[in-house]
Amino acid sequence: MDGIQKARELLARARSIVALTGAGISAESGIPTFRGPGGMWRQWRPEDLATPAAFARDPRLVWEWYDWRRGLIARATPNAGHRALVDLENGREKFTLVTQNVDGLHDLAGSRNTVKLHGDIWRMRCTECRAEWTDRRVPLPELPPRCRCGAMARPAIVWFGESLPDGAMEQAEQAACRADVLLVIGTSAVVYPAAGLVPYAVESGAQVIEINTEPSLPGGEVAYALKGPAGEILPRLLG
Ligand code: BV8
Ligand code: ZN
Repeated sequence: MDGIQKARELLARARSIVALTGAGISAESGIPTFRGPGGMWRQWRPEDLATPAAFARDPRLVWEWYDWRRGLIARATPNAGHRALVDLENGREKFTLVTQNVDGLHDLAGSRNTVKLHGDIWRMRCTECRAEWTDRRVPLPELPPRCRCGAMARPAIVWFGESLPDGAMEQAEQAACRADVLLVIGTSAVVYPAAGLVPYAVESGAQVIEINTEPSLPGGEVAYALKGPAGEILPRLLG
């Protein structure tokens, strides 16, 4: 019996399921991952731009990167992987989706019980008065965009060196410590504290199923490593 069949049986017995997703689940929607091909923008890596220092040094450059990504994401649609997670959520009482992604494709697909660890590319926050709002215009009429109070706006996204939104990690950990199965989908699991959810769930008794074109979690943590694109594996695993 292949890994998918055994993983299906594990899921059939599970009462509570958590899914942790990363950029890989949006790859088949045409959005480049961070550390794979296409993750670069001009000569920059995400780690060079997704930081408060980069924004302080050159807010216009950082906003050009986000405006470019917003344009890409605006043209993207959820894929079969996103939709398979919605079907899973609809069929289960206890399901929590924890995502590192900021592209909003899980929302668009119809996921409801979602914890966004790193924010939302469609949300903006004022650098002065802390107001926060949604702005879906692509491209943005002026860079950097401004708040109603006149001050410069920033993306409401968690940059490197910044703490996660209040309560997000706690919410994710609460779900993970009760999970029978943790699905780890399309993430290199190198960014913390998000990646810490995996050992945390394992220590709490969860079994891990990894879905990745290049499975990367340590063997000891994973019950089943399903190698392949999420858009192909998830419908077979969850359907
Ligand atoms: C913080 C928003 C402290 C930006 C992002 C230990 C503990 C705590 C912190 C740290 C720590 N060690 C290091 C740190 C610092 C840092 C960190 O983790 N650095 C890493 C690089 C070592 N962490 C932080 O700075 C965090 N903040 O800790 O604050 C603090 C505490 C209190 C008070 C003040 C401060 C904040 C981290 C958040 C950074 N922001 N994103 C933006 O998007 O613009 S992270 C960024 O990486 C994205 O959000 C992304 O989601 C995330 C993870 O990347 P992945 O999603 O995994 O994507 P990647 O490209 O890496 O991998 C894609 C995978 O998909 C691959 O495995 C590939 O094989 C696979 N794949 C490809 N195609 C497919 C596929 N799989 C399936 N199907 C396919 N078709
Ligand atoms: Zn303001």
